Amino acid sequence: MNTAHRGAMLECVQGDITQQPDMDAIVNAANGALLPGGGVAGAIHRAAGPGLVQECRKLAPIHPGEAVSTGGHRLPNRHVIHCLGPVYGVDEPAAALLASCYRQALRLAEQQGLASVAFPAISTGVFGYPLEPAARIAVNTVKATLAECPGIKRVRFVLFSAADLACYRRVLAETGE
Ligand code: AR6
Repeated sequence: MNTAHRGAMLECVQGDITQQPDMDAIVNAANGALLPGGGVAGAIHRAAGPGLVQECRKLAPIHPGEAVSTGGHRLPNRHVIHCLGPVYGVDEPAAALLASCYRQALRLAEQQGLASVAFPAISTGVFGYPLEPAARIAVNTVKATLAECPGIKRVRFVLFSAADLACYRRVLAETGE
């Protein structure tokens, strides 16, 4: 499903965040130490190879709501933007911290002259954020932040399961233009 917003395409697809070769940057649902871990972070580090851990070591730690950028190493993408989402029920205010991840990631992409960014559903796995409210924050924050990021032409939400994709599609349809 694709919708246009402020001169950018918003897409949502079912898939693996490491298999998005047409995007300038992919976003990592990282841990504070920027180490491999499980889920998205594990998949990204496996695909990127050991050079990514070495580069991350210089940037860690990061705090909830923050984003940092590295190269893509062996990934097909030029950049990885690492975001630390809130642990649901622990890091507060959770909604503001999650929104900050999406905003900071897009601002970094804009500063680096990137035109396309793919996001996973940050915090909705190990960190336990319920998917639907997380999807609303993701979609609304991306839409609002695009106003200050004229260089960004495509934002893709990559969902792991069909159920997660259906939820994002619903949220994108509801939030409209
Ligand atoms: N591509 C796209 N989405 C994925 C993939 C993938 N390859 N793998 C999982 N997902 P999570 P978090 C979905 O746990 O909640 C890590 O261990 C998954 O179904 O990766 O922010 C880190 O080291 C879920 O919907 O991220 C941290 O310690 C979403 O991506 C911690 O987990 C996010 O799941 C971060 O937890």
